[in-house]
Amino acid sequence: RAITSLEIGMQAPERSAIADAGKGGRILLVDDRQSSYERLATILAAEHTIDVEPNPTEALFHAAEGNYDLLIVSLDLNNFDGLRLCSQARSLERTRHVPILAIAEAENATRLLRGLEIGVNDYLLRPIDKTELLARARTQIRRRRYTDHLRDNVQNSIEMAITDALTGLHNRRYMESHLATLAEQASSRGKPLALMILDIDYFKSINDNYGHDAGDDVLREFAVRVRKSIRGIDLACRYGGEEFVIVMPETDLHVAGMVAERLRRSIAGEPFAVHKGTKRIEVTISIGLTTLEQKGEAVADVLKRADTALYRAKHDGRNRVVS
Ligand code: GH3
Ligand code: MG
Ligand code: MG
Ligand code: MG
Repeated sequence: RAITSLEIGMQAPERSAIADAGKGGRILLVDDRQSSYERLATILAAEHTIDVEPNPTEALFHAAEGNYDLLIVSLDLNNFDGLRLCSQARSLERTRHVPILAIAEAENATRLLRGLEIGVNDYLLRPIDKTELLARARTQIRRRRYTDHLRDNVQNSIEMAITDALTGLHNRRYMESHLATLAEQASSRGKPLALMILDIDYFKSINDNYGHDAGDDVLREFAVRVRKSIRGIDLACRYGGEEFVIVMPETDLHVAGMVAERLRRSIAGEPFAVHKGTKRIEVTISIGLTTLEQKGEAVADVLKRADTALYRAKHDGRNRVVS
């Protein structure tokens, strides 16, 4: 009986859990000898969903479209080079990460070596042993699922690291790392860049009067309205508790002023629903607005200027835009 290296030294219950983790996959079998593929498909169908494609050109198309967990490719195809199919599958974005199990006659061992060099993950020699075929298929499917899981986790971690959990906007760290890049791009392309700091007026009294949860509702709804008023290339982030920054590439002071004013009105003009819509609160914001003044200006100076403008907006009575 064939055993995979992972199974050696494990107790029976662990062994079956590992086996189960590689079952129920979607497999595409590329083989053009009927007696061969009928037998292989029958064996594999006990544990997986299996599609057979005798035509290698069609197979590549199916592999890219079909969301398979494993490709099993015969290297002894009558009318096509199975190795070429493997190498094409490796170069296509949609199939790059799909494991490939190659099948060949024992006398085709050199072709198998080439296959391993171009990214075939494992192989089986004919005549194929039933237990070994199932074990190797499971191993590849299990590994594929595990690496997909890791990739998702990495993706999630990256997203969490750059996102503010309450509002879903970018966080301050992300903004600070990208602002410098956006400023450099603006400088080198000779384009304007606008930046505004937005601060909710008397937010502390919203918390004091309606509770911290109501304050959180306001922050979330505020983020929704911010997203509606900006373009895809604009960068919006939660800069601090109730302070936000919007960076607008290719935007001059005049246009940014109109955006800021529209946003200010969208906040003041429509009360915020809190406590699951049972209560509505009037909210206003103050905005300090500025633009990149000269090529290569330090972003810290741009932020400072926006902050000074915000301070004046507060001092002059709040619910206004100052640049
Ligand atoms: P001003 O008009 O001068 O900006 O007054 P303000 O009350 O908005 O400013 P202040 O900086 O005094 O208060 C901000 C408050 O925001 C204080 C803090 O408790 C609250 N806050 C910060 N983060 C959060 C949060 O995540 N949720 C809630 N509900 N409140 C927060
Ligand atoms: Mg304040
Ligand atoms: Mg405030
Ligand atoms: Mg503040």
